[in-house]
Amino acid sequence: MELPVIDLRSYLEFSARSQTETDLDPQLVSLCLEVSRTLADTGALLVKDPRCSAEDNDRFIDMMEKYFEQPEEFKRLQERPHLHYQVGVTPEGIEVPRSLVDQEIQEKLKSLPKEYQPAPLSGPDPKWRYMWRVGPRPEITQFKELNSEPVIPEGFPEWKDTMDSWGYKMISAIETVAEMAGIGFGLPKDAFTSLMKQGPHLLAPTGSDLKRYGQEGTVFAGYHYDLNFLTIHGRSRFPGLNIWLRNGQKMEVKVPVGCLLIQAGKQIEWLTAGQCMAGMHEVVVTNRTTDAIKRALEQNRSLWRVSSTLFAHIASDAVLKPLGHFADTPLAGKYPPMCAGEFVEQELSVINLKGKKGEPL
Ligand SMILES: O=C(O)CCC(=O)C(=O)O
Ligand SMILES: [Fe+2]
Repeated sequence: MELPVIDLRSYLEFSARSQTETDLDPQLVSLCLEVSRTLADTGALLVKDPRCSAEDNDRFIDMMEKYFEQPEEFKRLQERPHLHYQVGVTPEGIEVPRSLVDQEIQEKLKSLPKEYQPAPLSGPDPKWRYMWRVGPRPEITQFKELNSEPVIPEGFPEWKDTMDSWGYKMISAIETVAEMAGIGFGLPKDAFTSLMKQGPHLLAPTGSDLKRYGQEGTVFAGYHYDLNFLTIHGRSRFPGLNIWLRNGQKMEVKVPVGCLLIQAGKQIEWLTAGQCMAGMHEVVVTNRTTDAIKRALEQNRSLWRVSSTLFAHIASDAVLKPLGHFADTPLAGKYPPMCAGEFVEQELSVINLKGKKGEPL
């Protein structure tokens, strides 16, 4: 099975002309249905957005490769462990894959057939990450954000521009998908996007050193789900992402050039009472990754695998609860109302990126 590629152009043209979903023609309605159905069945979606070009993605990856190639002592200057790594760099060996610490996930895993089992894990992920906050934040909030300034490494004058411009583009793409998914799930078109306003969105590229960790089977990101609403990635220069479909089948993702990959996070699962479950995934060195390593070596290109990941969130003060007709479904009780900010704090403490519950950020 291949994931379909949804071209956002026709929907964007419609939005530029009209504000109300009642004006949607049947073709666009069926495109929205394909968005919601694919997200629900696979936890993922490939899209093409004319506002996000392959060149934009390249400019971002080029800069991040240059950054991750810097010596460890340099990168450590951007580390903010006292801020629980929520800005700046997270070195390798810090983030713990959810499946290593979550009993419920471990139980579920045992029920998967052998060929769909995730790669075995021994400890924290060997990937680095950079966290860069994107977009406006609320002035009044119950969840006081870090007052710290964004971290900009020295010697990268293009940093802020490159991060912000890629970040805003990715958020625009997510907002469009979120509107289409809203319509497809039978909700008002702004059901999700109105909750995303002033959310703590994070551009959070990962960096994995394939020179050191290029052996087949190495796990860069152990089996997990994303705790946010929707995640979006540009195409990585090195493949390796596996996703699990709703039916438990494991699938290797191939992102075509110029396309973006979207994944369902835990917050959309909450809002849809499990109609759209958070997509489980892992990043592992496969034979396709080692082929890409050989090509990169021949062409003298960087051996850092950079992901252009952006985590889009529901605003911290908004309440996560099953929306509209999802409130009346049998599983709604599994998703009690809770502030998104509180939910995020709980989840972060599990994967080692925050102090224990209740400890201030
Ligand atoms: O490195 C990647 O491609 C994605 C990693 C990932 O799943 C994550 O950052 O949550
Ligand atoms: Fe992830």
